[in-house]
Amino acid sequence: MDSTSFYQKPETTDEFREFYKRLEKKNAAPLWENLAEIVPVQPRPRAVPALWRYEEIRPFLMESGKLITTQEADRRVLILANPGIKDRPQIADTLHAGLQLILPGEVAPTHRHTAAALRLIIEGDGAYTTVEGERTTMYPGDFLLTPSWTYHDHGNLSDAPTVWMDGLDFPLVNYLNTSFAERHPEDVQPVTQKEGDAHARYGSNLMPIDYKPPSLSAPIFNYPYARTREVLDQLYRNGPLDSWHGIKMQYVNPATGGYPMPSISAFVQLLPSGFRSRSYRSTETTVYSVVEGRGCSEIGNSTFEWAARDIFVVPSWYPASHEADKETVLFSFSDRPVQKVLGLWREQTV
Ligand code: GTQ
Repeated sequence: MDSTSFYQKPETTDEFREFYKRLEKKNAAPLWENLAEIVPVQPRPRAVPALWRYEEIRPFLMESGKLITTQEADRRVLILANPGIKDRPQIADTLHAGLQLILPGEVAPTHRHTAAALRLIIEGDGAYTTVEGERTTMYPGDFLLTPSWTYHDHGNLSDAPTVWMDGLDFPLVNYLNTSFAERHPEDVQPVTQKEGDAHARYGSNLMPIDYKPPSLSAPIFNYPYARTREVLDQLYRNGPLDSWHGIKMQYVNPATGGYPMPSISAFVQLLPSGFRSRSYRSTETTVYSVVEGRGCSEIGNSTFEWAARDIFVVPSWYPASHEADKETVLFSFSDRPVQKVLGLWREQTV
């Protein structure tokens, strides 16, 4: 990426260097030596475009299932670690993503944290997550929320291993030094609501008459794929198809029309078989999970071939275009809401 500065640094002489040494002892530094770093002319993410093939990671995930229990690990997650970020495993500068495994009969104990989490179910046959007393059963393609500071535990009463992609805003939360976390006194929190209550109450184009949103996050926490898939099908039949995004929809908080959680946006898009998107970039960092299909993406100067269940990341301001060899559904999440509220978000068709 172009990283030239608008500013030309003056030549550093011995006199300057001697001055800097004395300055450093006083815990001060010259801005003019650091300006290009501090005020880049365009985003310079540390994260690089990268892809994780599910068929390559899955054996490691299953191996981790033999190595450690969910009780021991708290969460049995393999973090997707961006090769451009060396000091900490994280998928991108602002976001965390991982693959979480729950084996039949296991429980991942109840905890809560100020970081917000989402899940995109990749494999399984009906494990559950409980969020603030309501349990929901999860199937592949389902999108789930665990908003900031909500108690959550996961369990698998099915016969099949369950794997999902976790997406969290840890890097942002930690950058702001706002992380808190705690265990619930019970491994499995009490279930206090009937399954499906939140969906009936808040997710059916109806709202309780005196409803006032108690938080910035959606009052529903499962967006089932079966319904989403029908919508994509119908909109594809109806058109129009966007040249950059195919049929692309955003998940919303049904109470406000806003983002599902204040720090994370999420999207789902259908790319018809043979579709080649035009190139697009934006300042948000986006993590994609291939729900169905096969194809490739050009991100910056790299090309990544993907298939269902693979995950890839498009860091800020890298141009990306996508090509589908067969009908494809991409789920994605990003840090757009934070950029929007700060007035920083930009996009460009390129
Ligand atoms: O499921 O609560 O990938 O707390 C990282 C931290 C998942 C979770 C992660 C977590 C979780």
